[in-house]
Amino acid sequence: MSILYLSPGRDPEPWLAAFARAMPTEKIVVWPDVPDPAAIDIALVWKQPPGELQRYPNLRLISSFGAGVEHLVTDPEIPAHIPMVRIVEDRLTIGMAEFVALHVLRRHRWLDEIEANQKAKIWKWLPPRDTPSTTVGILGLGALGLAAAQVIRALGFKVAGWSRTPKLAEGIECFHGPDQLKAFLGRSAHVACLLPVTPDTRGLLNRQAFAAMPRGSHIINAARGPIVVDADLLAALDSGHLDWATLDVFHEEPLPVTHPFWAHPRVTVTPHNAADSLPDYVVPTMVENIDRVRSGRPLLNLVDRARGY
Ligand code: NDP
Ligand code: OXD
Repeated sequence: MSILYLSPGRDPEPWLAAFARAMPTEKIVVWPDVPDPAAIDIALVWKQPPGELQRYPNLRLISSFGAGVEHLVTDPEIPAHIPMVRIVEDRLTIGMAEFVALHVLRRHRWLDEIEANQKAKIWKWLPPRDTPSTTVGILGLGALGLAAAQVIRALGFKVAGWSRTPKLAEGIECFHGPDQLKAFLGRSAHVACLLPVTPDTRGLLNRQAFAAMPRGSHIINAARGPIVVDADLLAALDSGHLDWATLDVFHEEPLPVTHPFWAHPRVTVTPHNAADSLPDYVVPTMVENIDRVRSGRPLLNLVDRARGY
């Protein structure tokens, strides 16, 4: 049997090289050049054309190239019996914690203002902000959110977290469910979104959510663009209610050149690289699940299709 590499627009070479090191005898077929669909038992997938995954009658496992799986759970043509797994991997997790810490500290320590002052040759002392009395809220306490929360806590901030189900995590004030969202947002000077996009989270960061955040707060979205209502975010920034938005993900990617986020003085745009799946780190986790499915053992990091993540 063979593995299918199905990721339009992603360079296969580094992945094939990492697989050649990890599974030297394995055959990898790069989509769309698939001479024998019946020979495929595993598909490694990112943003597949809808319906494509029905073409492989002997498929036994679908692995996302990333942590996010909305491209899989929203494809109704993927046969229901095929398990899907996603990437949970330490380098990716630490990368996301770095991103959240970087941007919280950037705002907390006035870095944007200091850089602007340097360009204008202005020597201006800015009042230090008190770390222990500043709360950073993390939306989503999963693999990425929990790690980010722990790093932020280690820096001395107060940390709050919000999830779907109740959680207990040392040093983190935990909130869950729609009823506790407002209380969570209301204490957070920085809110970092690390939620999956699902029918429940799409549009969650809207006018009401921004109004619930304290005046002068900072929103970071490193999850998925459609969780934010762009027009509501722009209105909250323009009214001065929100201080800043750091955005790594967008409704449309690449972010269209005409989008107002590009030139907004209080928005930082990063090109969906908060945390990347790097072949040498990720391939061993894929190989583990390939071995497991082929030997009939339980899979790791299974996606729950009904839940949507
Ligand atoms: P996990 O599945 O491990 O965690 C998701 C968290 O979100 C869980 O705590 C879950 O709650 C919570 N959640 C889900 N739905 C809701 C809801 N309706 N209300 C409240 N909380 C909810 O995912 P990861 O941490 O691995 O990844 C999160 C997302 O980050 C990915 O889905 C992806 O979109 C994005 N991502 C972005 C990257 C980038 O470079 N920008 C890189 C990698 C991922 P519970 O614990 O109760 O289930
Ligand atoms: C992911 C991503 O989901 O890169 O892993 O966004």
